[in-house]
This record gives sequence, structure tokens and C-alpha cells, in this order.
Amino acid sequence: MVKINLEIRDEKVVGILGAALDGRSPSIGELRYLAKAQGADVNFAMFQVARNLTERNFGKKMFLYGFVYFSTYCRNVCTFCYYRKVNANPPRYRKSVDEVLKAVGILEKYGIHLADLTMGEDPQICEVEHYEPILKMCRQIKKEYDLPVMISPGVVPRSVLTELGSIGVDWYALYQETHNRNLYARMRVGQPYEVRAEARAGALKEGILVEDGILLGIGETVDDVVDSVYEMKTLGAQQVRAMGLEPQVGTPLEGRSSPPILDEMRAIAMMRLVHQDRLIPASYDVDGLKGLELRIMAGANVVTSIIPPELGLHGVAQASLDIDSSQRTVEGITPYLKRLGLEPNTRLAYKAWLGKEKARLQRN
Ligand code: SAM
Ligand code: MD0
Ligand code: SF4
Repeated sequence: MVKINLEIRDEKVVGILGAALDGRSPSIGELRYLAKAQGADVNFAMFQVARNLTERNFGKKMFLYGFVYFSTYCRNVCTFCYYRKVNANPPRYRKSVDEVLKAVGILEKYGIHLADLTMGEDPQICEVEHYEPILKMCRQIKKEYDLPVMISPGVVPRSVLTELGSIGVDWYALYQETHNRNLYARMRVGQPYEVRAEARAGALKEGILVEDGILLGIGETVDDVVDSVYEMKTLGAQQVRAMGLEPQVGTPLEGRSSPPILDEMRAIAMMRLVHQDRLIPASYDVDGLKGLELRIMAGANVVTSIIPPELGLHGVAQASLDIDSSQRTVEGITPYLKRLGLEPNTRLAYKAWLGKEKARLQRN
């Protein structure tokens, strides 16, 4: 039994966290209890246990993901998103396959462990060119670079997932945002819940690893968060995330405030207790450097949304924060990791992790 001095008065919380430290994840009822337990002592204990589990599984090393938002056009009207079709504010651009290749080349030289290629559901790419540009860029990247690739293109037909799988694309990222169907319908307006959920299930069947995620600060209850933590487990997602809403100009949620960072930290810690050996990102894209350390201390083991400067690329929740000042780079964040006694992991270790997970997928 691992010993951590949990100075908390609530015996039930001590029992739940103690069991988690021994590798036994809380039951859904226990997680509900934990999610509602208040107090600085409970928070610190949760983060301490989550961090301990993270280091037991991944050591004092972080994986780093590069981010290439290659098309900001979108046919959807997600309530929270800056890039929703009807918003006149965001810059709209569509990078060519060559431009994406160049950006990935720069990220590769930085030493990132994975390139995340993301787009809005761009009608030109989806409907006019039938996803061919995505397939082409993935093929080229896999040919030119020895680099793991994640694709975040929104919902795509199964046939496209089959192609992506055969090209060797490693990950399909598609966030449900919430697993409460009513709340989902208000967030992803006009996008059927099942179609989105089935796209992830389809990707797993094609041998592609999957990331699911939730948004916080959109009107969810504590129970909704707990349900999501378990739904993501049921699906079998290899990477799970929680991001706080960044209210965007020109969207229906413009007047909201961001949820407290503590909510995000608690969600990350809860995910870590249940998804002990899965990947959990701390995104630069929510509030930049300042929140990165806190998210890591709550149990995250991947830094996402590293963006090469001067290529005119944008973030999702933070469209331009720190990009052209080169802070959103590996060099920019490494000193902050060092302050926590952490360092970047190696691409070899990342690939070994992917290999193990893919082999497990094939067995199932
Ligand atoms: N268009 C694709 C899609 O929606 O699946 C790919 C983009 S996806 C990676 C964008 C994600 O960023 C959303 O799923 C959401 O979780 C997150 N996001 C978008 N707008 C946000 C905001 N204003 N604040 C925080 N997170 C946001
Ligand atoms: C991030 N801006 O990691 C990215 C994005 C898409 N797969 C991820 C939300 O924060
Ligand atoms: Fe489009 Fe994705 Fe934004 Fe929704 S979240 S509006 S699908 S870019």
C-alpha cells in the first residue's frame, strides 16, 4: 500500500482516495461522493493522489502535442465555438496540403511527440472534395515524417475512417462536450448525439485510438461531469480531456464567464482516478501558460496546442494567444515543466505507448 499523508477529516474520502492509490478506481457512487466533497483539504488530497498515479504510470515526463488548425471554415453552429458558421468575427483560412506539411515539419524539428491536425467541418473539404485533402496530407506526413498523427476533422463517414486507419493515422479526436443529451443538444445544435458517439466507436473498430472530452462551464451539473468520466471509460477512449469554456465574442455564450480553474483541476483529477493509465491533456489553448502548471499538478500528462509561430495559424479557444511571440513552443514551455520537476518525454516512449494501445485494440 502506497502511503500519502491524507490529512482530511472525511473518512469516506480517505477510503476512496486510499483505494485509488492502490490502483482501485472509485465506483460511480464513490466518484459522485468525491465530486461533491468540498474543502481545500479534499482538493489537495485529490490532486496529490492524481499526481501520484500519473507519475506511477508515466514518470516525471510529459508528452507534447503540436497543433495545426488547418481550416477555420465550418458548416456547424456549436453554441460555444468562435468558428461557428454564423460568426463574422473569426479569421477564415484554409491551408494547402503543402502549408500543413511545412507546419508539421517545423513541429517535428521542435521535438513534439504528435501532430494534431484540426479543422472546422469545412464544406469545401467535406462536401466538395470528399475529404481528399485530409487523406492526402495524412499520407504525405506519414511518408515524409516518422511522426504520430492525430486528426480532429469533426464527424466523418466510416469510409473515411477506414482510409485514415489504413494510412496509419494514430488518433481520431472527437469531443462529445457532455454526455448529458439535453445539454449536448443545446451545445452541438443540429448534430445528432448518436452520430458523434458512433464516429468514435467506428474509429476504434478501424484500429485508430480515440480521444473524447468534455467542456466545463456550459451549464453542466457535478453529476454530469461524473457521468462523462464514466461514459468515456465505457467507450474505451485512450485519451480524455476536460476544458473550461472560454467565452467567445459573437457566440450565444459570449456573456458567460469561464469556470473556475479549480473546477477544471477537479475534473482532471477525477479523470485520473478513473482513467489511471490513460493520457490526459493540459491544454495551452484555455488560458495559456498560467494554467498549465495547475492542470499538470491535477494529473495531466500531455501538453497540447503547441503552435509554430509566424505561419498565420490559430488556436481554437484562444485564437492568437502567445503564438507569434513564440511562447507556445516546446522551448517556451520547457522551463515551466522544469519548475515542476518534469521534462519532455521522448518520441520513442510515446510510440511505445501507442504501440501497446494499438495491440490491445486489435485483441479486443
Ligand atoms: N471541428 C472539429 C470538432 O468540432 O470536432 C474539430 C475542432 S474541435 C477540436 C474543437 C474543440 O475545442 C471542441 O470540441 C471543444 O471541446 C473545444 N472548444 C471549442 N470552443 C471552445 C471554447 N470557446 N472554449 C473552450 N473550448 C472550446
Ligand atoms: C488543444 N486547441 O489541444 C487544441 C484542440 C483538438 N484535437 C485539440 C482543442 O487544446
Ligand atoms: Fe465547427 Fe468544431 Fe467549432 Fe463546432 S466546435 S463550430 S464543429 S469548428
